Amino acid sequence: MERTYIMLKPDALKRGVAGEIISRIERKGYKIADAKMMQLGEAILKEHYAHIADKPFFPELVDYMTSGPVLAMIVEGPDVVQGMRILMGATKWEEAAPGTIRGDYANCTTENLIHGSDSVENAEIEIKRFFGK
Ligand code: IDP
Ligand code: MG
Repeated sequence: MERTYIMLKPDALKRGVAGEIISRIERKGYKIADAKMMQLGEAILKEHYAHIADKPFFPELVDYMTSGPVLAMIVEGPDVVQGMRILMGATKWEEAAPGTIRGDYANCTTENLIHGSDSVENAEIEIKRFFGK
């Protein structure tokens, strides 16, 4: 069974919509195989977001991602990597379609509630990074 790394970002927990988002994931037929609350630091974020660490918005992204705990999850299901990217919606708030998590909840690009791995290969790397397995 395919698996992916999903992370509910600090705004999802502060706004109290983590349960609603998890419901959407479960309603789609995916299984929460593991979950834990984590307080992230700059080092793991530099690793996780290495592909954008040189962007001007990166310091703001680190401030946001360290502003409170995240809920790290391993989610399983058929083609779950692609399926979760579709459920999440586009990165940019103005491109995230209504009906998607970001389209329904996010009104800016930085605070966009949820992370999901963008490939099967990266899913395994990220699960190892955050769960060590
Ligand atoms: P993704 O989360 O949809 O995979 P990435 O390009 O991997 O998007 O970017 C990681 C995170 O960095 C985004 O989810 C968002 O929080 C933030 N981010 C990406 N692009 C921008 C931007 O142009 N402005 C502000 N924040 C951004
Ligand atoms: Mg990404």
